[in-house]
Amino acid sequence: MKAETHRSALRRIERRLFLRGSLSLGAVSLLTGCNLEDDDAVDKTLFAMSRWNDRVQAALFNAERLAPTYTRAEVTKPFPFNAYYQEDQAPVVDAATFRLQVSGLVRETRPWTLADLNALPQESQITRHICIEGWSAIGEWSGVRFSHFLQRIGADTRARYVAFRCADNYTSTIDMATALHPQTLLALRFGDETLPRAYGFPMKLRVPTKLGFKNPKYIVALSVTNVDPGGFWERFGYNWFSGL
Ligand SMILES: Nc1nc2c(c(=O)[nH]1)N[C@H]1C(S)=C(S)[C@@H](COP(=O)(O)O)O[C@H]1N2
Ligand SMILES: [Mo]
Repeated sequence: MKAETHRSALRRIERRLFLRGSLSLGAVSLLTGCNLEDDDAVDKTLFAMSRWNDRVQAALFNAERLAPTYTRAEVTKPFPFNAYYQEDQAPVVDAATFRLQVSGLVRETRPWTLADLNALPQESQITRHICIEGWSAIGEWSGVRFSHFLQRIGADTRARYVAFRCADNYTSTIDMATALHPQTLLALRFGDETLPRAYGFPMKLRVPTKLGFKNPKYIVALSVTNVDPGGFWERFGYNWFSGL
């Protein structure tokens, strides 16, 4: 391996370990007997560890623990936009023809119009959004408590995950305990307005117990499933659980 490639591989691994907030490079080489020169072996080991770590974190998840809430005066203005592209590239979803697709381990796969979703009981919350890139912002989101929505579609809540697909092809998967957390919201509104295009129209899963990238915007489909805890950023090494 060329020195430059090696250095960037090491940087990547260090970043992963940092995101995982646990092990040092030295500990990895001791644990694995791997000399860290063999990129493939390191990658395989890290992915295996990450899965193990995700399971431990998921098991430790406290369903009762609430993320802090704030007052309207504390809302960040202007609230930042973030995505893997520039704001003018954000998807434009047509409200009239939009249908939320539901699939997997559910009783009711009927697609949902926005009117149907808006007719469900709505809740508001003011919470802090924390991005892994090093910024945070307080926002007010309103929408349907996600556990209520799961109940409405007859989701098998013994399933392990809920997977989301977005209009910009972003994907995210969350564990069922987090999906059922009382603060996890299928957000349709931001402040006093319909969720703006920048923040994920027509809907965003607002999960204050998880990092920003586990809060999918522009959701077009969701599935209750036992397989594939994948996700857009997770493919680049971000820790899957990434939550409290
Ligand atoms: N569909 C989609 N959802 C997404 C993203 C994205 O690129 N596409 N980026 C994530 C990341 S990393 C962050 S920090 C938040 C940003 O949300 P905001 O624009 O409302 O601040 O959206 C998350 N959800
Ligand atoms: Mo983010």
